[in-house]
Amino acid sequence: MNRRPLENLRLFKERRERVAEKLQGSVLVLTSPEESLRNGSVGHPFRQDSNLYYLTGFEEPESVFVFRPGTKPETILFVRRRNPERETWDGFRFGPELAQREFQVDAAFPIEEFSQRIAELLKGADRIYYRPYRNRKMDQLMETVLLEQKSSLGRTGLGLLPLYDSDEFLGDFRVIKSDLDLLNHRRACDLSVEAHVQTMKYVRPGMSEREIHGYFIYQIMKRGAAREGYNSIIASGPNACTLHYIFNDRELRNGDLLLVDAAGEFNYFTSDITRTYPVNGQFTDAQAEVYEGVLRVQKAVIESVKPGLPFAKLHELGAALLTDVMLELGLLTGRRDDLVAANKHRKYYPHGVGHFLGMDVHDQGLYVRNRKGEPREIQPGMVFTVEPGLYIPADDAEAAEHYRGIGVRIEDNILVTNAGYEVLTRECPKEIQDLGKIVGAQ
Ligand SMILES: [Mn+2]
Repeated sequence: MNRRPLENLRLFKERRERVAEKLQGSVLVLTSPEESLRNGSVGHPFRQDSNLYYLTGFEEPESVFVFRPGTKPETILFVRRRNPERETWDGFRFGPELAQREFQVDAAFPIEEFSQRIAELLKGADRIYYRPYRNRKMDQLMETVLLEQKSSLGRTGLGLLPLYDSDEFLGDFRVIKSDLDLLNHRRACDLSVEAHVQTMKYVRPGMSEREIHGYFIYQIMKRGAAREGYNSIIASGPNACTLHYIFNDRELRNGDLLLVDAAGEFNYFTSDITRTYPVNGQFTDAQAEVYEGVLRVQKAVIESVKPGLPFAKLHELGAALLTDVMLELGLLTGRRDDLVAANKHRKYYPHGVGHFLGMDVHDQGLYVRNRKGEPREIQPGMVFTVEPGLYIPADDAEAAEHYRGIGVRIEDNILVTNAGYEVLTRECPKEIQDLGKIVGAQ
């Protein structure tokens, strides 16, 4: 099928214009990731590199985008040639001619010509932005090109062109979302919220985690998601205490909590939502105590969000408040500040309070400090998660027995505004009363 650009090309043009201002004199080289093959010719579904997509909207594998603002041609795509036979098997390809027209770049060439053309395209550049170690074939090519370039300089004393990480460079642009970005990001959040609500209604004791997983995927795809934004975590009972639980194969038992950390991707933007609720809808007293503690912390951290606050303060606040909850539950004893300073809270809360969110679930960009070590402040247009959690291992002899095996995380997506913040996932229920009415209601 003909994969026209998914969005208005204006979006990609706007992004290129912003990037161009900071790229003068340099060349940016972005490559698609290697296609991972499994079982011979039938591979995993291909997803374009986020940065290549960010600047072009081009979704085919074996492609490279070269961007050199100020030098003609400024925008160059290298793409697969058209090939009727291969297209019968693998689907439509744009080929250079059509790609140039449809994606409005200055020039497009067959990917086979990359090695003979790249040296010329790098001429006069003072640095290259490129991310190595993502595509081995491209890395080898770039290495050869750089060495050739060096030797072409003769005995001038000039060294290799300096290589800068394109992830760090573009990550910084991706941290602040434009209005057009937000259109897509909101769609990802909305459809993920709806899928969570439908899943809550569907859940019953006796189902397997895998069935819940399948149902969630059905709900996001029904609403236009291209794929999951990341590997969903569907963790029942004590599995919730495994932070990156991936097996999703246990049977949900009456009395269990279920932790669902899942979201869909829309036009390369993803949401990231976690909800935890009892599979029978009714919290036990012990489950409710842990849950209310985490919910209180989550709300307090969200309420503190405002432009100008260092991002690191959110982490500190989350750790301090969760330690208070641990003290209330008798999981720890001592003074809060001493416990946090000694990292004692990490036994039950071993992760940070949130991360940037965007085209990748753990989005690029420097979160806490910049290169100079200065704290990063929260700015309007940022989107990040707030996701405190408490995980009490099933075999934890120090915890009271009724708390053992309880794992709770509550995660929402926050957009920073001039006035403070907007919770993009606010329609996803998290109050105990609301969950009691929705879970199993279908
Ligand atoms: Mn997250």
